[in-house]
Amino acid sequence: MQLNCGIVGLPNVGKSTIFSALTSAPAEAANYPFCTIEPNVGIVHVPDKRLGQITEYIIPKKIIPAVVEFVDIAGLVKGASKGEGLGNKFLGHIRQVGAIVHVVRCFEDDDVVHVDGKVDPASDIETISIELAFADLETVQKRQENLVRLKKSNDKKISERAKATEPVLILLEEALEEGIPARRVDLDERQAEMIADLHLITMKKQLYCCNVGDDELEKDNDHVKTVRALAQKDGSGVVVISGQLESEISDLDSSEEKAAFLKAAGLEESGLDQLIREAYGMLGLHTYFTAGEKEVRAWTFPNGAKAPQAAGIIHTDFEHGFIRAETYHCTDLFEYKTELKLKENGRLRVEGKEYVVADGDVLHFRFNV
Ligand SMILES: Nc1nc2c(ncn2[C@@H]2O[C@H](COP(=O)(O)OP(=O)(O)O)[C@@H](O)[C@H]2O)c(=O)[nH]1
Ligand SMILES: [Mg+2]
Repeated sequence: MQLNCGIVGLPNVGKSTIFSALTSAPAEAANYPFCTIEPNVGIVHVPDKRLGQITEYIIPKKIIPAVVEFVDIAGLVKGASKGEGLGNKFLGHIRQVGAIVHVVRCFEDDDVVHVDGKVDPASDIETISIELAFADLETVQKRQENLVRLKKSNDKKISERAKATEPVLILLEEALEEGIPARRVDLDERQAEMIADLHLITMKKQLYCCNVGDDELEKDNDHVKTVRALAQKDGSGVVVISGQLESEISDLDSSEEKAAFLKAAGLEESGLDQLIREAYGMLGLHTYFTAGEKEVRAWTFPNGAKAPQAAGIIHTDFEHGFIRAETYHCTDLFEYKTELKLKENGRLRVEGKEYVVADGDVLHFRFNV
């Protein structure tokens, strides 16, 4: 399960502005031992109204939201795949993330220099896409060189596998040479598995984040329209935010002030909240809850996880010693208000090892140690 998104884009498009706003109220790292602690990594709470709603009925001492990590990846410029700028360092960072947020400059401001002299989202996106494709091309070609040796291996398993991988690499090479991302190459499950360990950058899902002026949120400007058209071709999502506005909001102290500010600007929620939720979804992540007097907590699990695996996210003992899960859905709690009423109305279920956990389940695990 990967919890992190890399923020990429050309220099001066607003990546660091957005990253700072995202991490202005940092999550308490101690609650999330699986998170990375590095200067360019931010641990960010996932906004989830259900968490607050649960605590209306089950009042805890502590509330702990789910988190997702954002990584500010600097150094992507034309030629990065050939080692320009921070080239190689940048590529190392980006191979490790689960998905990509691609920030595109859609604001005009003569005071902020554009690396190519003018605001042009289509050209910016192409520059970045080509660098990423070329970086992957190099990875693929390196693997092809290794295959020459592996094919001759005395270990039959290794040589057979190398032979089977060869045509897949050729398909990828052909696409990447044209600047086509690997995710658009039609591979079946078995083929995709063969090249999974290459961690190709252009195989990762990506989301475009259009950075617009603070007065351009209501209606798409022409730059945003361009990005939407490109995203549609690519099957990628789009979020429109104003980095400058988000940075002002994040400077406010209380959530009341923030809410008032949003209301005055005619917005329902901050663009960052939308970005965080989209990123969480793009990573294939879902949330279940544990709820008691000590704490009400949101836990992140990968879509499709069964009860023992979901339990293992709290502690490996919960997974190994899993007996059963007692569960109800949070919307049932909102309807029946108490766990007793849930029980009386047959909404409290007992589930076993094969249960596929649903987003929004409230779970209580029984286990042996
Ligand atoms: N006008 C305007 N300027 C912005 C916006 N977002 C960022 N900037 C400015 O653009 C410059 C570059 O931003 P930065 O976040 O450092 O870009 P990065 O190189 O992509 O990390 C800074 O001077 C920011 O203040 C925005 O939404 N509107
Ligand atoms: Mg920066």
